[in-house]
Amino acid sequence: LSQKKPKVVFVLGGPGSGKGTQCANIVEHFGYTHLSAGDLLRAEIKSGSENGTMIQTMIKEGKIVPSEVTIKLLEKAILENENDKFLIDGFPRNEENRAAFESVTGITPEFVLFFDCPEEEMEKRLLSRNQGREDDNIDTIRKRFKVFLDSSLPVIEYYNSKGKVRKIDAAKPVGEVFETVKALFTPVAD
Ligand code: UP5
Ligand code: MG
Repeated sequence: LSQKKPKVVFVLGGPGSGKGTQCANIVEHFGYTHLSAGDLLRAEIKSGSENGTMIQTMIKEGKIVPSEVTIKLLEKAILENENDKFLIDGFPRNEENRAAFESVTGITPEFVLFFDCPEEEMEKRLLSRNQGREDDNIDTIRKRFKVFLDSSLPVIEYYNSKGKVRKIDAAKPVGEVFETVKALFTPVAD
């Protein structure tokens, strides 16, 4: 992977902040490949892998899956894809994820998108998503919010201290959020 030297943007934000929705728009306009860590983990459950039951239990509890599992899935997805630009959505979720990813892959992100959204708005979105996700129930949603505040916000603070965070008001309608996102990906003429 160190030979491939892909460009990576981390897409972070609370549960239901709109990471997946905005990544789909970025892919369409800017030619990135979207890798959702949560989607990769859910695919791993479906595939009947030996880690499947463990992953399923962690997701149901809103807990963070051990980083070696997630990092292996991300590395494989990057290597299998010809593209050299990736949006990594929903990862890293804690300091250990972040440090392990950087040391295992040698990759540091170009920048970090942070979708900032009030909990009440995220809760409303998740409860009305209706896509059959096992973690979209009020009990698990509350656990996911707590893990986000306790474990994931420190990662955003870390990258903020490196000047890499682009914070976006994610409480606005999808199209308005994307207008802000677009500006961050559009190269400025010099
Ligand atoms: N919606 C989106 N944008 C909207 C807007 N601007 N206005 C109104 N509605 C909007 O959006 C959620 C819903 O809101 C959708 O119905 C959408 O139409 C609407 P979405 O784009 O799906 O939001 P997203 O931020 O992607 O929400 P998601 O639920 O996917 O975020 P999570 O971070 O909770 O979920 P993820 O899949 O990343 O992780 C799930 C679990 O996997 C974690 O809790 C954890 O247990 C595990 N996990 C790990 O352990 N490690 C990892 O590295 C990653 C995941
Ligand atoms: Mg998502």
